[in-house]
This record gives sequence, structure tokens and C-alpha cells, in this order.
Amino acid sequence: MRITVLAGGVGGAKFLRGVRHFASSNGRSDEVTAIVNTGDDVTMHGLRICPDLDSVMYTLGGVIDTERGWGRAGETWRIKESLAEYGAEPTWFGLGDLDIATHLVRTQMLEAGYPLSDVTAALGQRWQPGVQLLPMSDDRCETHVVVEIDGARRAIHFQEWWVRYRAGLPALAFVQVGLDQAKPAAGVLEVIAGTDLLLIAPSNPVVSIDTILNVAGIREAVLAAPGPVVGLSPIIGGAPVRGMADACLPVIGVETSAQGVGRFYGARAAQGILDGWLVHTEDTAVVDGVAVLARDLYMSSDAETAAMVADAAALVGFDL
Ligand code: FO1
Repeated sequence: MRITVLAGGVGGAKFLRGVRHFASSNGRSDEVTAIVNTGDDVTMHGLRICPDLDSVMYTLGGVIDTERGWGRAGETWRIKESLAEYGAEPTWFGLGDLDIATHLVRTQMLEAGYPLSDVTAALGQRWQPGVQLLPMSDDRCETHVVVEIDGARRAIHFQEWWVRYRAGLPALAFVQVGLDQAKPAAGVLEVIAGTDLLLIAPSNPVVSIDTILNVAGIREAVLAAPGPVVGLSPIIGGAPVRGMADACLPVIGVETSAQGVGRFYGARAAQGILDGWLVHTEDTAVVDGVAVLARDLYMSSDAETAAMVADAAALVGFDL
């Protein structure tokens, strides 16, 4: 039995803890794969940084800073401060001392020629996430945001938009730089083709989930997946629980609601990706061709998130 999850960063990481709990409490602990967004990836101060892979790895490894949702618990910022004293830009991106060890190891392995999927597996040896972590692609495919600054249109890196400008600059469009060359990472298409239950994590539908689906072949693989596909709404009570999906959805003309996102993903019978869609109790959604279930979607504990997974499976008649 193989459960595969398409996931972004903070929300996806928390969801994966629940999927791991669901699998292990059903005696299937070694059969979960996460395909993680790498559109947030960036090179800064010569280091290759993979925010969503690291949020997932640290969260599943039990060392995430739960307040921030990214980076290590107990982090210190001596190197960041010293870089700033040199006037080394960017100073607006928070690189923690413990986190830098991850970026140093990753950067050295990439420079030695290892693909990101091998690097991710190697880093995972230390943290034992308990699920297989796969980047969506081993190729660079970085999300950029088209904004207007001083009357001129520019594409800035997603991290600059998200961190430096707190998504406060109106986004005119999202562009995945490198998408035309990017291929699914080793193993991604094979895992999806062998998946019994595919879950769409409550991650940012635009800059995480759609970014993964846009990598050549992945959307088609999800459409052809042998098992059912069930998503969980990241919008609760008309707003994202964390993050800034509400700053992204209007850019692509999608309503910031559980129904809007469900319709954006669409039914597999209509070339979309969903067979089932879980929405929070306060929300309603009608999505043609998709079975909808309203239930509490606050991930208050791993056991509670695991119960969501059980309901998602039941909704589409999936038996372990
Ligand atoms: N998010 C911030 O809001 N501020 C930061 O300074 C910051 C630094 C950072 C460093 C490493 C890393 O892996 C993630 C980091 N993030 C930071 C989160 C990052 O912007 C993610 O892409 C978002 O959280 C969306 O997933």
C-alpha cells in the first residue's frame, strides 16, 4: 500500500506528521512518500536553500521551530548578524546558524554532482523523517513574482516577495523560472503510478500545489494514478490558517474559499485532479464530480490529522 502526498511547506509539513501517524497506526509506516514543492528554493550567500523540503524534514524530524514554521528550534543568528556587519546582502533573509549546516551540506553535495533527490535522502538519514521525501524536480524551477516597482514591471524571486516585502507588493503574475526544462525528480512519476491513495496537503494551492503539478508529466501522472485523489482545503472560514494563499489566489483569478480552491483543482473526471475534497465545518463547497466532506480541519494534533486522513480515505471508499 502506498500513500503519496503532494505538499508545500508549513501546512504540508504538519499534515505529513498526521499521514505518518495514520500509516504507522495501521502498521504501514514505511509506505508514505511526500512529493515536495521546490519552487521556493533559492541560492543566497552562495548556499542552496530548499525551504519546503527543510520545513518538512525538520518538522518530521521533530526539530522545527513551531512558532515560525521554518528553521530549527533553539536557533541562533550569529552568522546572519556577522554577514549584516559586512553589509553582505541580502540581510532581509533569516539564515540561522543551525540551518546553515543543512545548506552547507546540501550545497557541497549539489556541487559534487549529486541530484537534489539524492541530497534530500542523504540529509534525511540524519533526521529520519519516517516518510520518503522527494523533491518535485531535481532541476531548478524557482517561482518568481511579477510586481511593479517604481512604475516598472519586474520579476522578483518568490523569497524576496514573501520575506522582504511580506507579500505586500501586489503580485501581477507568478512565473516558474526553469519550468520549460524541469523534469520530475527521479522516482516521482513511478511513485505516483504505484500510489494507492494520493493526498493533496492543505498547502498553498498556487505557489506549492500547482507549482508541483506544473512540472512536466506530474499533472498527467496524477490524472492517471490508479488510486483515488483526495485534497484538504487550506482555506478555513474563508481564510488561510497560515501563510498567504489569500495573496496568491486572486492573482490567478481563484476565489479565496474552500469551494474556489476545490473548483480550481477540479474533478479528475473533468481533467482536474480530485475525486474527494475535505472542507472545514464552517465552509461549504460544491465541486462537480467531486465528493465533498465537511469536517474539522484544524490540525490540532497528529492523531486529529490522522483522523482527517481516515475520513479522506473513507470518502472515496479507500480501504487500507
Ligand atoms: N520566512 C520568513 O518569513 N522570513 C525569513 O527570514 C525566512 C528565512 C528562511 C530561511 C530558510 C528557510 O528554509 C525558510 C525561511 N523562511 C523565512 C520561510 C520561507 O520563506 C518559505 O518559503 C515560506 O515559509 C513558504 O513556505
